[in-house]
Amino acid sequence: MAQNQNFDTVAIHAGQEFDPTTGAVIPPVYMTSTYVQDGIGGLRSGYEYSRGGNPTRTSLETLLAALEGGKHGLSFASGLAAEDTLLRAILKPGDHIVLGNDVYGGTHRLIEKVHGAWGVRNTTVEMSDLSAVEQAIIPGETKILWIETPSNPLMKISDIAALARLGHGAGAVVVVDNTFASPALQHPLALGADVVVHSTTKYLGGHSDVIGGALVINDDELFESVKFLQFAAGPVSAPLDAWLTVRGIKTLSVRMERHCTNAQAIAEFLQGHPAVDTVYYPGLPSHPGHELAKAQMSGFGGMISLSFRGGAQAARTFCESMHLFQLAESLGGVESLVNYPAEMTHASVRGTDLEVADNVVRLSVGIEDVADLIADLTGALP
Ligand code: PYR
Repeated sequence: MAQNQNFDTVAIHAGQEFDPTTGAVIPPVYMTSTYVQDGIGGLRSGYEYSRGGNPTRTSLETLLAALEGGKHGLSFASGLAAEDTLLRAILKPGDHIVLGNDVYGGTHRLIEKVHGAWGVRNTTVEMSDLSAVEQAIIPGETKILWIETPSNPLMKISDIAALARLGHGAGAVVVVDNTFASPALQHPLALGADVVVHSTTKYLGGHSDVIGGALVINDDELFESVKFLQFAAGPVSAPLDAWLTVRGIKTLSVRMERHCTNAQAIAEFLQGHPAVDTVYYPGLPSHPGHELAKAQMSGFGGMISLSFRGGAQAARTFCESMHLFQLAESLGGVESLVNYPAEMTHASVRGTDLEVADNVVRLSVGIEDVADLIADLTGALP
């Protein structure tokens, strides 16, 4: 791969050399658990057992690193498997982590209930408020600053470069969950972050047909620790899942363009509707993070949340009245989805300071014809 290729080219070619045996343009799915050795210890190509490495996974990992402009990519069985492995590699009992008060419910559950159970402490904070983050950091004890921007579900925008400076000043590893933006729209490592996390299930895979996660890491030592844990515990992506994710990534740029234009049109449409209280979309000039999003992202993405003046009942009726927008968890696929965070993706944070209001609905705007999507929304709105 030439060093100076642009993102759209990298997305199609990085790590994707044609098959030298057959000339197949698309590398095969290496559906193998193990590899023949030429005598004991005589590995033919470095691969020994597929928990430790598999050529299809390697091709995805090479691609992920190239997309994020990072040194090392690692591919996992799910986004939470990636997060868990990273947390285990960095934290020990007693350590402290600062994370946003508007993050994916599953991330909070993992940090609070799983890592909390063995003594990891956490503080949730308004991540878009730098002085609040500064106060939440405990120098010498805060080992990770965990940023999600745009956040899930309220689309808050946090200043990655400023937060990276804050986190590094306190000796913390700065992690950015880049799932909502995807590397087509935002490059956290270039802004100073140390690690990028993805649920590749979402925009990278792009077709709602695979569960996966990823880490991209620059630091060699941290990479070696995470890679060791990945090998020792085995939360790796299966070959077919890795292959499907690679195939999805080839169209990432063109999909993101359409996700962005559709979402912008829908956010503008919803903003004017009398039943809607607030539209949370960073592409709207009224969004508090609009200017920052313009500066650190190259597009505003395909995710929108909205709150209803009519409360929970209005939100629930809306969710259950659409046809094109299917009621389901997850996001980032070509097909539009609607989600009711309070009882779906964020049910696990009920009763905490991360609780999502019961009049909030989240839309994952797909790449269908936007007139059809707006017609569907119109039919479901009171
Ligand atoms: C979400 O829909 O937010 C998940 O990550 C499942």
